[in-house]
Amino acid sequence: MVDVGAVLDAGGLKNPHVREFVEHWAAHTGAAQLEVVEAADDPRLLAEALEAGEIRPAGEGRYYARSHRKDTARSEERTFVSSGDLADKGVYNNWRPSGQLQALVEDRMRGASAGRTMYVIPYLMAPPGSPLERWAAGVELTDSRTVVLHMIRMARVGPEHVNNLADPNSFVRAVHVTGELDNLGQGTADDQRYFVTVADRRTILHFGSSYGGNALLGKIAHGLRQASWDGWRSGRFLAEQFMLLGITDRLTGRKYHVCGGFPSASGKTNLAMMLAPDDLAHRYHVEFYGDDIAWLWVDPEDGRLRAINPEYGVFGVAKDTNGTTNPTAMEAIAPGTDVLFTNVAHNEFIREVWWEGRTPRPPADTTGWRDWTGELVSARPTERAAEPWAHPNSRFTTSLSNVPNIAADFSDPRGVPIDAIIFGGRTRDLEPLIRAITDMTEGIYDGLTLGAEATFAAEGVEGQLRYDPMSMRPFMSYPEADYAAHWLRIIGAVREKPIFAHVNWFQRGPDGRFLWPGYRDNLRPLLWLLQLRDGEVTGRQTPVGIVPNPGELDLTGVELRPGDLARLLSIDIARWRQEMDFRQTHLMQFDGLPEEIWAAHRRVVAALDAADE
Ligand code: OXD
Ligand code: MN
Repeated sequence: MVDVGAVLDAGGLKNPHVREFVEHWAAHTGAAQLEVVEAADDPRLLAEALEAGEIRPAGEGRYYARSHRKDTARSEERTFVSSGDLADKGVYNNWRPSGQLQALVEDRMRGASAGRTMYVIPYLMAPPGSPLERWAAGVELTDSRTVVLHMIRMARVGPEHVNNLADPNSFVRAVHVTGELDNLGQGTADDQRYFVTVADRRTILHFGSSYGGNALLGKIAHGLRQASWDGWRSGRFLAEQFMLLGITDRLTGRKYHVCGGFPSASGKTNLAMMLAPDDLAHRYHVEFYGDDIAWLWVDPEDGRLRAINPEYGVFGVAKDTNGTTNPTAMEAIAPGTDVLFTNVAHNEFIREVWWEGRTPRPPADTTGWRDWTGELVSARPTERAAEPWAHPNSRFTTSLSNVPNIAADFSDPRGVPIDAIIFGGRTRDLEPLIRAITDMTEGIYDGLTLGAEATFAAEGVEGQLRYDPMSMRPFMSYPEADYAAHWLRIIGAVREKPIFAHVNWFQRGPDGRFLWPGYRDNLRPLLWLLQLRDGEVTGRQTPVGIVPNPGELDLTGVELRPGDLARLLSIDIARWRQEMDFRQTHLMQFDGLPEEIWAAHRRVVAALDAADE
């Protein structure tokens, strides 16, 4: 039996509610040892994990882990939100009555950590001192040391974050038990995995994985699902899957902040971490705040919308990350950063890693290279020779402070004022490069109808988007109609409203070629948006928003083919009319959607009806 009290004393955990929580779960899971973690434990934990073979060296200050083959991504089907009230059931939140699911998952966790160490990770999903701090504290219990290493990179970790809470009982209780990954029936009718957020009890119970959002409970389970619930219930804030960046205009001295949501594979991380294009770098400086989550609230003093990134690190998709697509990410995972790679390819002799898109071709000399499953690439049978070396969802985990253009004030508890909120899904047509929306309700409506092309043909109808409201579809914790009403309330209370915009970096020409260079050049439409907000340009009003007049975009140094710019900024009225029918069907799923949202929808329909084709 572990002497829990003695371990908690030694670990400096004083909060009596936290102690009680740990005692309960240590007994329930049957852990053989207990350890309280703080960020300063990282070097020791790395050494232990290396010794145990859980991670491997990947160059100076770089580490590599391989997950179980059946455990490589978040599972949306096995993720549930539960509460005691049927009224909390939404379309996307996979709601279940809490009594039912809690018993099931607790049963799976009983005795499941026997023989293992339970790590106690007190954490904070906010800069200390933030006005949202009372919703940011949590304690994750996990039986995986690799998860601890991730949490130390992704959240602020240490007992000080929970010892002195204004309400000592206000922390999120998060329990992670890995389970026997060989025998969980992953993806079958008998799937034993349960990833449950008991939202009305601020309790997160995840069983059956040690990967990503299934296991790092501060990030998605707390930072998005629980936090969006808390923001709604308290009426105080929004928690969104948004990137957050800053743009300084050196000429005027003004600094702007832009946040926004992008469905997966729509370029969010690259945008969040971008630098100004060379031709504009003398004037504009882009700073990084966050690539995945923003919490937004209205400052009662000046009435402005403010945002923080509650995270402390980046858990980025490795695929296609390279010096062109994301040079700042490449620096953030360079030697000496203590980055942790997962499921990329690894070479234990030269201590290197590789993933698809890192270089145009894989290393020519395959000696020592193993793919993400651990198989030697050189030993693969010919029929599998072309398979990727890295898993498509392979990741790098690195602290924010490793990002070279991290904003100096990224840890400012007051957050930053938001000037613009953007949405962008990957679409080959329909969406222009940028369309600005000045009406708040139409902006929120646009976020609710955000979509991207389905990634697999089987998922959808040609030309029909997979809707992903505000890019929160997998993280939605409460009913969509309430979510829309909460957005209207929060943004409605903002005195100096942000401008909204929809962007699309992925338009293609009839020959299939991308029309816009993307990456660093994506700053150009954002600059136009901020100028529009400041009244320096007018743009051209269309039924679906304002698009730039061709001369208004600063295209110094960009080479576009004749006709491409016009195409990038055009609105295909017939295609948009068809889209409005799809949107209507999408929105009709959400019972009780606020009338303002329907009114915004009807306004766009009417504007399209009135437009010439
Ligand atoms: C995600 C992530 O799954 O950020 O969205 O990891
Ligand atoms: Mn994400």
